[in-house]
Amino acid sequence: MTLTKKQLLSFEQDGYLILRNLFSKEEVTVLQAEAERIAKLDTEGIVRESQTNTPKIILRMHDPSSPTTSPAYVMAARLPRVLGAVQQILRTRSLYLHHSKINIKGAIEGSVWPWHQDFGQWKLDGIVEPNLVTFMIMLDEATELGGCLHFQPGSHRLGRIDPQWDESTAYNFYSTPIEDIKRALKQGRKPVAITGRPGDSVLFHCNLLHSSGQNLSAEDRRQVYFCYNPTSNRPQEVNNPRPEFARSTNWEPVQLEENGSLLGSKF
Ligand SMILES: O=C(O)CCC(=O)C(=O)O
Repeated sequence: MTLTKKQLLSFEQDGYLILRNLFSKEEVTVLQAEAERIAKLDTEGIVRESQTNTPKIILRMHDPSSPTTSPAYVMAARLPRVLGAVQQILRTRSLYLHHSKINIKGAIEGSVWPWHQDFGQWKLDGIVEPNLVTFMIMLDEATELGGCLHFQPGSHRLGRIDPQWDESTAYNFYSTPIEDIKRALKQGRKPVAITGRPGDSVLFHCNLLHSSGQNLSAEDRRQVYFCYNPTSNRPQEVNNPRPEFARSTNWEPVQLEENGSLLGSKF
């Protein structure tokens, strides 16, 4: 798959690009089954909802040396339609994964992600340039009721806004301060709901403002995120770096699997 000029321009202008039906039903079934298997493990790299202890985030599935690894996810991160598309946008073949995760927003209990830019945190990880792109795959239907993502189109052009430490949800992280969000939402473009079907995919820029609400539906909403960074932009040393599952120090370029498939018997 090669992104067209129109798609590349759309990414540049909006800060994201939606690719519908990129994964077949059979491929999604493999990724769902692996997500279910990993979610049952009791290991580091799994963040849980504070009230119910159910998994909220599974990290580092792409890395064969991680307890949360899965051959299906190792392969997914190398497929031409995934890695090749990010290589095209970032104009380099030398990319590694800063991190990977499956965000599980369980029916009813799956909680909010406040408005933020991913580069708010990633700069604090020691990364200098906002040149990262995330590739997201929907494993379940993403609906507004089910807490789908919302993007503010074009907000990646605001540059990085200094974030604030936020302990309002089960996953403590750096979100965008309320006054800055209000200003961006009043002055910028109208946010859009990123709804879709299992197998739909979305690429987005690390400075794009995004959020998602509580899952108020009866269905789980799971999404996979692969966050790619050029090896030339790998993090500088920082005091107290985040754990390996959140800030990878495996800077080996991820290799394209030209003939890769998720449907082999090994999964
Ligand atoms: O999966 C979601 O609903 C939001 C995830 C998100 O914003 C993030 O992981 O940075």
